[in-house]
Amino acid sequence: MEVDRVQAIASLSKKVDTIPSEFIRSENEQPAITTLHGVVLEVPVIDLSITDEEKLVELIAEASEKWGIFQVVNHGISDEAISKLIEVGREFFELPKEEKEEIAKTPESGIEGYGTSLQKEVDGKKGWVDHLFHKIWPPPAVNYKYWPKNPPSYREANEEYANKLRQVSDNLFKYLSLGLGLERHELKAAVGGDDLIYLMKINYYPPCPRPDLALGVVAHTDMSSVTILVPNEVQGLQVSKDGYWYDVKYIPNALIVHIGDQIEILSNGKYKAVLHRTTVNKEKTRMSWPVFLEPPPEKEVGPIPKLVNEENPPKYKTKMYKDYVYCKLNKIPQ
Ligand SMILES: O=C(O)CCC(=O)C(=O)O
Ligand SMILES: [Fe+2]
Repeated sequence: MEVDRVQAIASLSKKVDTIPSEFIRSENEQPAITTLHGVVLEVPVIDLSITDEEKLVELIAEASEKWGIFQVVNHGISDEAISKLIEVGREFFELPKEEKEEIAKTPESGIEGYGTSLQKEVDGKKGWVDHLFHKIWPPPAVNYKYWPKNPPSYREANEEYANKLRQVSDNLFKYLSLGLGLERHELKAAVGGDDLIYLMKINYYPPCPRPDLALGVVAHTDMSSVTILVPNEVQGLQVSKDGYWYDVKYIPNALIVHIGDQIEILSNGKYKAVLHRTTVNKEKTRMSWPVFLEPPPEKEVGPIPKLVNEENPPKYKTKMYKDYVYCKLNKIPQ
Protein backbone atom coordinates (compact mmCIF):
# COMPACT_ATOMS: atom_id res chain seq x y z
CA MET A 1 0.00 0.00 0.00
CA GLU A 2 1.37 3.38 -1.01
CA VAL A 3 1.26 5.81 1.90
CA ASP A 4 1.80 9.56 1.60
CA ARG A 5 4.73 10.46 3.79
CA VAL A 6 4.61 13.87 5.47
CA GLN A 7 8.20 14.39 4.30
CA ALA A 8 6.96 14.29 0.67
CA ILE A 9 3.93 16.48 1.39
CA ALA A 10 6.27 18.98 3.09
CA SER A 11 8.50 19.32 0.04
CA LEU A 12 5.46 20.00 -2.17
CA SER A 13 3.96 22.43 0.36
CA LYS A 14 7.16 24.48 0.41
CA LYS A 15 6.57 25.57 -3.16
CA VAL A 16 2.99 26.70 -2.59
CA ASP A 17 3.24 27.96 0.99
CA THR A 18 0.03 26.24 2.06
CA ILE A 19 -0.76 22.91 3.67
CA PRO A 20 -3.46 20.36 2.84
CA SER A 21 -6.64 20.92 4.84
CA GLU A 22 -6.35 17.66 6.81
CA PHE A 23 -3.33 19.17 8.58
CA ILE A 24 -5.18 22.33 9.62
CA ARG A 25 -6.27 22.01 13.23
CA SER A 26 -9.51 23.26 14.69
CA GLU A 27 -9.24 26.54 16.57
CA ASN A 28 -9.13 24.88 19.96
CA GLU A 29 -5.97 23.05 18.90
CA GLN A 30 -4.12 25.55 16.72
CA PRO A 31 -0.77 26.28 18.35
CA ALA A 32 -0.86 29.99 17.49
CA ILE A 33 -4.07 30.41 19.49
CA THR A 34 -3.61 27.88 22.29
CA THR A 35 0.02 28.39 23.38
CA LEU A 36 0.60 30.61 26.38
CA HIS A 37 3.40 33.01 25.47
CA GLY A 38 5.18 35.47 27.68
CA VAL A 39 4.97 33.32 30.80
CA VAL A 40 8.01 31.18 31.29
CA LEU A 41 7.11 28.10 33.22
CA GLU A 42 9.92 25.63 33.13
CA VAL A 43 9.45 21.96 33.82
CA PRO A 44 11.74 20.81 36.63
CA VAL A 45 15.38 20.14 35.69
CA ILE A 46 16.97 17.56 37.96
CA ASP A 47 20.70 16.94 38.33
CA LEU A 48 21.13 13.16 38.64
CA SER A 49 24.71 13.48 39.85
CA ILE A 50 23.78 14.81 43.29
CA THR A 51 24.81 12.30 45.92
CA ASP A 52 22.01 12.98 48.41
CA GLU A 53 19.65 10.16 47.45
CA GLU A 54 16.86 11.36 49.70
CA LYS A 55 16.90 14.76 48.01
CA LEU A 56 16.85 13.16 44.56
CA VAL A 57 13.87 11.01 45.50
CA GLU A 58 12.06 14.07 46.78
CA LEU A 59 12.73 16.11 43.63
CA ILE A 60 11.70 13.30 41.29
CA ALA A 61 8.58 12.44 43.26
CA GLU A 62 7.52 16.08 43.40
CA ALA A 63 8.05 16.57 39.66
CA SER A 64 6.13 13.37 38.92
CA GLU A 65 3.20 14.44 41.11
CA LYS A 66 2.93 18.03 39.95
CA TRP A 67 4.09 17.85 36.33
CA GLY A 68 4.44 14.25 35.16
CA ILE A 69 7.49 15.44 33.26
CA PHE A 70 11.01 16.59 34.07
CA GLN A 71 14.40 16.91 32.44
CA VAL A 72 17.49 15.22 33.79
CA VAL A 73 21.08 16.42 33.39
CA ASN A 74 24.36 14.73 34.40
CA HIS A 75 22.58 11.45 33.72
CA GLY A 76 25.66 9.48 32.76
CA ILE A 77 25.06 9.22 28.99
CA SER A 78 27.89 11.02 27.21
CA ASP A 79 27.23 13.93 24.86
CA GLU A 80 28.99 11.87 22.21
CA ALA A 81 26.63 8.90 22.55
CA ILE A 82 23.65 11.26 22.21
CA SER A 83 25.16 13.07 19.21
CA LYS A 84 25.74 9.75 17.47
CA LEU A 85 22.18 8.62 18.10
CA ILE A 86 20.93 11.90 16.61
CA GLU A 87 23.29 11.80 13.66
CA VAL A 88 22.49 8.25 12.50
CA GLY A 89 18.74 8.85 12.86
CA ARG A 90 18.96 12.04 10.83
CA GLU A 91 20.97 10.26 8.15
CA PHE A 92 18.32 7.55 7.88
CA PHE A 93 15.52 10.07 7.35
CA GLU A 94 17.59 11.89 4.73
CA LEU A 95 17.95 8.73 2.62
CA PRO A 96 15.94 8.51 -0.62
CA LYS A 97 12.32 7.50 -0.09
CA GLU A 98 12.87 4.01 -1.61
CA GLU A 99 15.50 3.15 0.93
CA LYS A 100 13.33 4.18 3.85
CA GLU A 101 10.36 2.29 2.43
CA GLU A 102 12.42 -0.94 2.62
CA ILE A 103 11.70 -1.03 6.34
CA ALA A 104 8.17 0.37 6.13
CA LYS A 105 5.49 -0.98 8.44
CA THR A 106 3.30 -3.72 7.05
CA PRO A 107 0.04 -5.06 8.47
CA GLU A 108 2.11 -7.93 10.00
CA SER A 109 4.89 -5.84 11.46
CA GLY A 110 2.74 -4.37 14.24
CA ILE A 111 4.19 -1.19 15.65
CA GLU A 112 7.71 -1.63 14.28
CA GLY A 113 8.98 -0.05 11.07
CA TYR A 114 9.02 3.23 9.16
CA GLY A 115 5.64 4.88 8.89
CA THR A 116 3.16 7.70 9.11
CA SER A 117 0.38 7.62 11.66
CA LEU A 118 -2.75 6.16 10.14
CA GLN A 119 -4.60 6.30 13.39
CA LYS A 120 -7.85 8.15 13.11
CA GLU A 121 -7.84 11.43 14.92
CA VAL A 122 -10.86 13.57 15.69
CA ASP A 123 -12.25 14.98 12.39
CA GLY A 124 -9.77 12.90 10.36
CA LYS A 125 -6.93 15.34 11.10
CA LYS A 126 -3.31 14.37 10.56
CA GLY A 127 -0.08 15.15 12.37
CA TRP A 128 2.83 16.77 10.52
CA VAL A 129 5.22 13.90 11.28
CA ASP A 130 6.69 10.62 10.02
CA HIS A 131 8.26 8.06 12.33
CA LEU A 132 10.30 4.92 12.78
CA PHE A 133 9.73 2.41 15.57
CA HIS A 134 11.97 -0.48 16.61
CA LYS A 135 12.65 -2.25 19.88
CA ILE A 136 16.15 -1.85 21.32
CA TRP A 137 16.02 -4.02 24.48
CA PRO A 138 15.86 -6.78 25.78
CA PRO A 139 17.69 -8.91 23.19
CA PRO A 140 14.87 -11.48 22.67
CA ALA A 141 12.50 -8.63 21.78
CA VAL A 142 14.80 -7.05 19.20
CA ASN A 143 14.16 -7.62 15.49
CA TYR A 144 16.92 -6.08 13.39
CA LYS A 145 14.70 -6.29 10.34
CA TYR A 146 13.23 -2.95 11.38
CA TRP A 147 16.55 -1.26 12.08
CA PRO A 148 18.00 0.88 9.27
CA LYS A 149 20.98 -0.75 7.52
CA ASN A 150 22.07 2.69 6.45
CA PRO A 151 24.04 4.50 7.75
CA PRO A 152 26.16 1.45 8.65
CA SER A 153 26.87 2.81 12.14
CA TYR A 154 23.13 2.99 12.93
CA ARG A 155 23.18 -0.26 14.88
CA GLU A 156 26.24 0.50 16.96
CA ALA A 157 24.97 3.97 17.90
CA ASN A 158 21.58 2.61 18.96
CA GLU A 159 23.05 -0.32 20.86
CA GLU A 160 25.37 1.96 22.75
CA TYR A 161 22.53 4.30 23.62
CA ALA A 162 20.31 1.39 24.73
CA ASN A 163 23.04 0.09 27.04
CA LYS A 164 23.57 3.46 28.66
CA LEU A 165 19.86 4.13 28.92
CA ARG A 166 19.28 0.98 30.96
CA GLN A 167 21.28 2.38 33.83
CA VAL A 168 19.36 5.66 33.72
CA SER A 169 16.05 3.86 33.57
CA ASP A 170 16.90 1.52 36.47
CA ASN A 171 17.84 4.52 38.59
CA LEU A 172 14.67 6.39 37.70
CA PHE A 173 12.51 3.42 38.65
CA LYS A 174 14.41 3.16 41.93
CA TYR A 175 13.82 6.83 42.83
CA LEU A 176 10.18 6.69 41.70
CA SER A 177 9.69 3.57 43.81
CA LEU A 178 11.22 5.13 46.93
CA GLY A 179 9.11 8.24 46.32
CA LEU A 180 5.99 6.10 46.70
CA GLY A 181 7.26 4.61 49.95
CA LEU A 182 7.99 1.27 48.25
CA GLU A 183 11.16 -0.81 48.29
CA ARG A 184 13.67 0.27 45.64
CA HIS A 185 13.00 -2.67 43.28
CA GLU A 186 9.24 -2.79 43.52
CA LEU A 187 8.21 -0.38 40.78
CA LYS A 188 10.52 -1.87 38.16
CA ALA A 189 9.26 -5.35 39.06
CA ALA A 190 5.70 -4.09 38.62
CA VAL A 191 6.38 -3.03 35.02
CA GLY A 192 8.00 -6.32 34.05
CA GLY A 193 11.47 -6.32 35.66
CA ASP A 194 14.12 -7.48 33.21
CA ASP A 195 11.43 -8.14 30.58
CA LEU A 196 10.61 -4.44 30.38
CA ILE A 197 10.61 -3.51 26.67
CA TYR A 198 12.53 -0.51 25.35
CA LEU A 199 10.72 0.72 22.27
CA MET A 200 12.63 3.35 20.29
CA LYS A 201 10.70 5.83 18.19
CA ILE A 202 12.14 8.51 15.96
CA ASN A 203 9.80 11.37 15.13
CA TYR A 204 10.63 13.33 11.99
CA TYR A 205 8.81 16.66 11.69
CA PRO A 206 9.68 18.32 8.34
CA PRO A 207 9.52 22.12 7.98
CA CYS A 208 5.91 23.27 7.74
CA PRO A 209 4.78 26.46 5.91
CA ARG A 210 1.97 26.98 8.45
CA PRO A 211 3.29 26.03 11.92
CA ASP A 212 0.58 28.28 13.37
CA LEU A 213 -2.15 25.93 12.11
CA ALA A 214 -0.63 22.43 12.27
CA LEU A 215 0.52 20.10 15.03
CA GLY A 216 3.20 17.43 14.94
CA VAL A 217 1.89 14.94 17.48
CA VAL A 218 -1.61 15.70 18.80
CA ALA A 219 -2.25 16.05 22.57
CA HIS A 220 -1.83 12.71 24.35
CA THR A 221 -0.37 10.93 27.34
CA ASP A 222 2.07 8.08 26.65
CA MET A 223 0.79 4.55 27.26
CA SER A 224 4.21 3.47 28.51
CA SER A 225 5.42 3.30 32.10
CA VAL A 226 8.04 5.98 31.56
CA THR A 227 9.28 7.58 28.33
CA ILE A 228 12.82 8.93 28.07
CA LEU A 229 13.28 11.35 25.18
CA VAL A 230 16.12 13.11 23.39
CA PRO A 231 15.09 16.02 21.11
CA ASN A 232 17.15 17.82 18.50
CA GLU A 233 17.68 21.55 19.00
CA VAL A 234 14.44 22.68 17.34
CA GLN A 235 11.76 23.78 19.84
CA GLY A 236 8.50 21.83 19.66
CA LEU A 237 7.52 19.84 22.75
CA GLN A 238 4.69 21.40 24.75
CA VAL A 239 3.04 20.31 27.98
CA SER A 240 -0.38 21.14 29.28
CA LYS A 241 -0.60 22.50 32.78
CA ASP A 242 -3.65 24.04 34.42
CA GLY A 243 -5.38 24.28 31.04
CA TYR A 244 -2.58 26.03 29.12
CA TRP A 245 0.11 24.81 26.74
CA TYR A 246 3.72 25.64 27.57
CA ASP A 247 6.94 25.11 25.62
CA VAL A 248 9.42 22.75 27.22
CA LYS A 249 12.77 24.49 27.11
CA TYR A 250 15.45 22.77 25.06
CA ILE A 251 18.54 21.91 27.11
CA PRO A 252 21.39 20.40 25.07
CA ASN A 253 22.03 16.75 25.99
CA ALA A 254 19.39 16.64 28.72
CA LEU A 255 16.95 13.72 28.74
CA ILE A 256 13.25 14.46 29.00
CA VAL A 257 11.40 12.03 31.25
CA HIS A 258 7.65 11.59 30.77
CA ILE A 259 5.51 9.75 33.31
CA GLY A 260 3.25 7.47 31.26
CA ASP A 261 -0.16 5.95 31.93
CA GLN A 262 1.19 2.74 33.53
CA ILE A 263 3.03 4.60 36.30
CA GLU A 264 -0.01 6.74 36.95
CA ILE A 265 -2.03 3.53 37.33
CA LEU A 266 0.54 1.70 39.49
CA SER A 267 0.85 4.71 41.80
CA ASN A 268 -2.97 4.93 41.96
CA GLY A 269 -2.85 8.46 40.60
CA LYS A 270 -0.12 9.88 42.83
CA TYR A 271 2.20 10.32 39.87
CA LYS A 272 0.52 11.93 36.83
CA ALA A 273 0.93 10.97 33.19
CA VAL A 274 1.73 14.23 31.41
CA LEU A 275 -0.50 15.57 28.63
CA HIS A 276 1.79 16.74 25.83
CA ARG A 277 1.88 17.57 22.12
CA THR A 278 4.33 18.93 19.57
CA THR A 279 4.43 21.96 17.33
CA VAL A 280 6.38 22.24 14.09
CA ASN A 281 8.77 24.80 12.62
CA LYS A 282 8.56 26.87 9.44
CA GLU A 283 12.18 26.47 8.35
CA LYS A 284 13.70 23.67 10.36
CA THR A 285 13.25 19.94 10.68
CA ARG A 286 12.51 18.89 14.22
CA MET A 287 13.36 15.37 15.34
CA SER A 288 12.98 13.49 18.61
CA TRP A 289 13.96 10.08 19.96
CA PRO A 290 11.54 8.92 22.65
CA VAL A 291 12.15 5.47 24.15
CA PHE A 292 8.95 4.02 25.58
CA LEU A 293 9.57 1.69 28.53
CA GLU A 294 6.73 -0.76 28.11
CA PRO A 295 5.55 -3.68 30.22
CA PRO A 296 5.49 -7.01 28.33
CA PRO A 297 2.10 -7.48 26.59
CA GLU A 298 0.78 -10.06 29.08
CA LYS A 299 1.94 -8.23 32.20
CA GLU A 300 -0.98 -7.26 34.41
CA VAL A 301 -0.80 -3.66 35.56
CA GLY A 302 -3.00 -2.10 38.22
CA PRO A 303 -2.67 0.00 41.38
CA ILE A 304 0.03 -1.54 43.61
CA PRO A 305 -1.83 -3.26 46.50
CA LYS A 306 0.37 -1.58 49.14
CA LEU A 307 -0.72 1.81 47.85
CA VAL A 308 -4.45 1.28 48.18
CA ASN A 309 -6.65 0.99 51.24
CA GLU A 310 -10.15 1.89 52.37
CA GLU A 311 -9.50 5.64 52.29
CA ASN A 312 -7.63 5.40 49.04
CA PRO A 313 -9.43 2.76 46.96
CA PRO A 314 -8.11 1.73 43.51
CA LYS A 315 -8.86 4.40 40.92
CA TYR A 316 -7.91 2.23 37.93
CA LYS A 317 -8.65 -1.27 36.69
CA THR A 318 -6.01 -3.97 36.68
CA LYS A 319 -5.48 -5.35 33.18
CA MET A 320 -2.89 -6.78 30.85
CA TYR A 321 -0.79 -4.13 29.14
CA LYS A 322 -1.86 -5.37 25.70
CA ASP A 323 -5.51 -4.90 26.62
CA TYR A 324 -4.79 -1.38 27.83
CA VAL A 325 -3.08 -0.60 24.51
CA TYR A 326 -5.96 -2.08 22.51
CA CYS A 327 -8.53 0.07 24.32
CA LYS A 328 -6.47 3.22 24.05
CA LEU A 329 -5.72 2.84 20.34
CA ASN A 330 -9.34 2.07 19.58
CA LYS A 331 -10.66 4.80 21.88
CA ILE A 332 -12.56 2.27 24.01
CA PRO A 333 -13.00 3.29 27.68
CA GLN A 334 -10.49 1.44 29.91
O1 LIG B 1 8.65 14.95 19.73
C1 LIG B 1 8.46 15.06 20.95
O2 LIG B 1 9.12 15.82 21.65
C2 LIG B 1 7.37 14.26 21.62
C3 LIG B 1 6.85 13.12 20.81
C4 LIG B 1 5.82 12.32 21.52
O3 LIG B 1 5.17 12.79 22.42
C5 LIG B 1 5.57 10.91 21.16
O4 LIG B 1 6.08 10.48 20.13
O5 LIG B 1 4.86 10.23 21.93
FE1 LIG C 1 4.35 11.24 23.69
